[in-house]
Amino acid sequence: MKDKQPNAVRVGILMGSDSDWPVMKAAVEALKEFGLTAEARVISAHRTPRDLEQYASSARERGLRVIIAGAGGAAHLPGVTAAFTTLPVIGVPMLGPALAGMDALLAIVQMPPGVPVATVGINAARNAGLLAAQIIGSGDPALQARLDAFKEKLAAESRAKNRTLVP
Ligand code: RP5
Repeated sequence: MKDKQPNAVRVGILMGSDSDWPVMKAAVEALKEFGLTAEARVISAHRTPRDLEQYASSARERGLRVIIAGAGGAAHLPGVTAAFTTLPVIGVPMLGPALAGMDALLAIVQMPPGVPVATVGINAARNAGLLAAQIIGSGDPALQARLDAFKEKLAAESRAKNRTLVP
């Protein structure tokens, strides 16, 4: 029933701190380009773990289809989110001050067998939004058509770059 509501929130965007928002808002913007509505929350695997359990374990029944989780440093947020739901979880490693984002990247990508997290590049929140749209689009022909048009636009822009080269 919730799937029939056009403006229903389909994607949950989590981040470990409000300091992640300047990066994570790119996911919201990407989703908007495809008419998808997201909700955003600061929830931390370390500072508010009980809130995370509550959020992740109730996400599906609230109508969410995908969760995007961004965190930096000892970035457990995407993995712990995935522990509490079978919704697809996309992890966004945040570029931190100490280890150039490698700490978060490795923490997010190296999940144990059985608990997958789809990890995008460091600070690649836009790609996380696009991947969420593609996951939802796999069961939605109208959204799939918009994604196909987006791919065609990307290809046209790439071909156009040839015009700037020396012949
Ligand atoms: C992580 O620690 C957050 O995801 C953020 O990337 C990083 C720093 O958090 P703050 O010190 O800005 O709250 O948990």
